[in-house]
Amino acid sequence: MPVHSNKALTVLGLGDMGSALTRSWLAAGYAVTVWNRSPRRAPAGAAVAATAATAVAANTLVVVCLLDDAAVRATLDGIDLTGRDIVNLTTSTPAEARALSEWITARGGRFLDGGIMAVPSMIGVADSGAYVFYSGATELHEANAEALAVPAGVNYVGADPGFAALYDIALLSAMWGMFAGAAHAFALIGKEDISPMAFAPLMVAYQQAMAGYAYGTAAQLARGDYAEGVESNLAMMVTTNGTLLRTAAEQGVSAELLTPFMALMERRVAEGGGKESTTGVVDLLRR
Ligand code: FVH
Repeated sequence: MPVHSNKALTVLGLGDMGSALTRSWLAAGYAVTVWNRSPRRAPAGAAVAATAATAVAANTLVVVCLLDDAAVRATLDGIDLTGRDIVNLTTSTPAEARALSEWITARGGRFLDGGIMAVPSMIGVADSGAYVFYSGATELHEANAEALAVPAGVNYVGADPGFAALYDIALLSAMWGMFAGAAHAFALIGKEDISPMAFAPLMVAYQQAMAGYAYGTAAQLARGDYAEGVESNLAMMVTTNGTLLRTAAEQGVSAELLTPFMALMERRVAEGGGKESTTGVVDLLRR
């Protein structure tokens, strides 16, 4: 018989993230049943199930944290999900999450998708800033609110099961842009006698100062006017891009991380957007 308790749950997946999640629930006094595809050392105190089916049968609340959507499908295929609350913390696309929701609901379960905005070392650590976007079955979210709040903060973004993935991937995509810029900057200084350790705080401070740019972009998108209140216009930025490219060439660094964005900036200027900020690039990306 499954355990219907606010203090018991199953975790499928003992990778870096699944293990961190499990440890956080164990530390909070939860009884946790775990399963992993291949033998791995389970966090001390967890009950190890021999099969995924046994693990799912053990508790009403089942948290899934596997590599990708295909792994989730392969693991849950053929298992009785009647009456189960499935919380999927595997990174997925919005369409994958919506399809998974239908697949699970059709088999008698309730579904909540989650996008974890943290790395494993932040899980279960108070004030680490870790949180999870959730979307999908409101009743599941409300019924398990206490358990879901243990590993990280909770940000429920609505009943559409695809929304958590969309918020998650949108923020991850923004992060790649930041990482790409940092990689290019470190490459630029790399051949000189400049310490990366001394340079890093300068980069962090500048990126933090520029991060507020997103508020201006959001306001312009909301107004539909991309030229009002612009301090740094696109025509000027496109000219400056030439200096960035010449510097990359001088330092023997490939500009391949920069050129796709620069090409879009140039296109927007060519189409008459020279007095705008970079907001018009958003429109160029929408297909
Ligand atoms: N770690 C991180 O920094 C990020 C933070 C944000 C959220 N992600 C997502 O979390 C999912 C799991 O990530 P992870 O860090 O736990 O990943 P791994 O340590 O590589 O563990 C992968 C687990 O998935 C199992 N697995 C892989 N393929 C299958 C399959 N076909 N069937 C069943 N299980 C599968 C794997 O099992 P094994 O290789 O040990 O047998 C691990 O349990 C992920 O979506 C991140 O994007 C983490």
